[in-house]
Amino acid sequence: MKALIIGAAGFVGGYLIRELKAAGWEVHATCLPNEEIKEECFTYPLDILKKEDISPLLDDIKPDVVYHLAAQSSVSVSWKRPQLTAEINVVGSINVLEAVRDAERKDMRLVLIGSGEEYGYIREGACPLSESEPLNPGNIYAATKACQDMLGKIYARAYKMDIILVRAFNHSGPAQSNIFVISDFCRQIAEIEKGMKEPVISVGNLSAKRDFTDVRDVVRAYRLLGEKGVSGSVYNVGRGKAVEIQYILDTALSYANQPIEVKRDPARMRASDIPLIEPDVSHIHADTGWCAEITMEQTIKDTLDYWRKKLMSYGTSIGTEP
Ligand code: A2R
Repeated sequence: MKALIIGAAGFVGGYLIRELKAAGWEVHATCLPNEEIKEECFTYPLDILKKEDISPLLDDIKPDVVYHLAAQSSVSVSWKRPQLTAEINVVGSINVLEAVRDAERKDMRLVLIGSGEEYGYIREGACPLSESEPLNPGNIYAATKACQDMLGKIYARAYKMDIILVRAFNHSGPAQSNIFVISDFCRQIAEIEKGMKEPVISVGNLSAKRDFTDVRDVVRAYRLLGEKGVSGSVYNVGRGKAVEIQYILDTALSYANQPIEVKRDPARMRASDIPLIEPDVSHIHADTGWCAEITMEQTIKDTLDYWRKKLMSYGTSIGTEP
């Protein structure tokens, strides 16, 4: 089987390359011209805003499955740069959809990666969220992903294309940006252990319950959906068991090699934090047999170790930032 991953230089891309290769796939991957893909595979520069560059690549590679990961994936950037976010996540996705539609190979499967954020302001009692729950996005990033979702359904129906829609909930693991909570806590702890920061960890709302899956489980879900997902279907990808952010903090702190004080930072509190977000993951389980296997404790341990190693090469004085 041959895969083309579009947008493979980000957090998930490297893990997906590794997962597919380990399962025997031939992997081709694209990144922006100024980016680099560290995993070994066939690589190509590609900006999805240049539609004319996507089609020749598809006709050259003729993949069985195209994974579309390329995105402006930050919620906070989406508030600051809404036009850019819509351009990449909506116009860019249309370019990918159009290129797949025009491709010489007509039985290509397209896996569109969306987000659990699409459900947004959920009604009380809606959890666990099934894929039929109405989408009610609460931020611009989520709105663009909901739009991609709708476009995917329209193309699948109108042009009989083989499209799988994924709504991925929070995922985490080594090498994730520290704008995400597990990585943020682990990096702060690693900085404290190294003497780069006072022994105080800044935290936001600890009572919200969220569903976290290890990125290595997430990419296994993506591979299985490429192999076994039912064409035209939507799949939640998540653990299906939300935990309080407090639990993540306590677990991360239990691995620290010194006592650390916890300080609530008003800047990290989100006014509209929804108390519980938890997906129903029975659909993906029924169609592919997938369920999350890596424990949250393991993800936290591995992420902390990643930051410890990463910070090894940096200075030790307080305030030194890599
Ligand atoms: O924004 P950058 O410079 O980090 O580049 C991102 C890249 N990208 C593009 N690729 C091609 N053409 C574009 N016009 C374009 N704009 C941005 O897509 C980045 O290298 C990649 C997306 O990777 P991450 O932002 O690290 O996302 P992650 O965590 O790998 O998630 C994969 C997918 C995304 O669609 C998320 O929205 C979804 O899973 O959760």
